[in-house]
Amino acid sequence: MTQPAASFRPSSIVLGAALGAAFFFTGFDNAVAQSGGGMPGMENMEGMAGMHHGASGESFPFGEPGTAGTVDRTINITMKDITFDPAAVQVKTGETIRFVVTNRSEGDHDFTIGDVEAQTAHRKEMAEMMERGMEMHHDDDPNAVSVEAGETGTLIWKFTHAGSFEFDCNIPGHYEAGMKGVITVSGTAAPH
Ligand SMILES: [Cu+2]
Repeated sequence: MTQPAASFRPSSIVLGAALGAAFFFTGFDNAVAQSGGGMPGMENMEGMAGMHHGASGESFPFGEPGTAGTVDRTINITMKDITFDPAAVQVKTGETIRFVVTNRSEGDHDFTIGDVEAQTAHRKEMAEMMERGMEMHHDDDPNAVSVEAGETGTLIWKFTHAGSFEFDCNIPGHYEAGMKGVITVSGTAAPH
């Protein structure tokens, strides 16, 4: 993981396709990350060149799925009505954060980490799912977690690039109503 950020920045079309593919193919990795556990032998795999967090090796301009064993700290976020509290968080490049997201509102929400391109693509995907009458849960997306009313969800994410990113609720209409937050990632990448 020593390539410059620019090499990870695909066009929005490619990113959209990648997210679409991720939606279908990363369920297992995500389930492992969210369970708080890990596959036996995962720790050893972490040290192998080219192996990152399971078989997928996914990474995005805004980071990559993290594993419970490498969490640096936890950030608690509360969903109230149509807002996130806090609405801004700061992390350092290289940090793995466990986001614990509690939904204290009456309706369902989601918590999606991404840059503007990924968030826009995700909103489009969610809107299409709604149009088709599909359930808008997307627990197979590695950068998103659905949180039903009264529930708590967890998302572990490693921030690999400095920059300003967003955490949004992409249930149709919610982002537009202001359900969004800012993640500021400071510093240069820590050595791996
Ligand atoms: Cu919402």
